[in-house]
Amino acid sequence: MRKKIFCLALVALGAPLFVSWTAAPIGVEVRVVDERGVPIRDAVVELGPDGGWNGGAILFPWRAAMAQKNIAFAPGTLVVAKGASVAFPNLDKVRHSVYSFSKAARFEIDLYGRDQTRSQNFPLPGTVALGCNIHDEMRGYIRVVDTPYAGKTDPNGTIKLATVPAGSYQMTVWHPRARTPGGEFRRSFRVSAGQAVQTITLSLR
Ligand SMILES: [Cu+2]
Repeated sequence: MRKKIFCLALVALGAPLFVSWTAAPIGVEVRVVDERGVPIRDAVVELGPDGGWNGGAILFPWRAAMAQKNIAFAPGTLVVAKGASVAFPNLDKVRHSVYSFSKAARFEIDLYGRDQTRSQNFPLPGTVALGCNIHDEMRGYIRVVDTPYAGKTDPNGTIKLATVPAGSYQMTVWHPRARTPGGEFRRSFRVSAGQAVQTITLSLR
């Protein structure tokens, strides 16, 4: 009898249960390698939901900051959400500036010194290549994304996106040296239960 009541309850709850099952988040692991199979670190992987992201503000667990340290941008590649304000703290003894001629953000921040910081807003998605007017060798990249399912690969060329809802996505893999227009590689990508690790091969310059 108890069993029967339980079954009836399941039938009654059937529809909402099914919805919550299919929407259960899935762990997605993407590995980026070059043509020889060597892992590529600091490749930015984005899974943009088909139809665009409309789930509200995107917050990543890392700081939206690009420091200047030892005459280099650190981290060299930073992923931020569209609309984010990025801090540029100068941790060096020398002065630095920050500029970009990229389509996603054209700006120039004048020279500033040690332990000072400046910030800049990034309202457009895309790649922002950073430079410093004093040190030509300084190169940094900000990838402005419009999805919370994004990040960069670790030294093993791997990124784990823990909670991606099942569905259809546009996957974008970006690296500054990728031999594709804008350094981007795109493919459609379906997220469903029981998925294996995805490997993406990029050809680098
Ligand atoms: Cu500099």
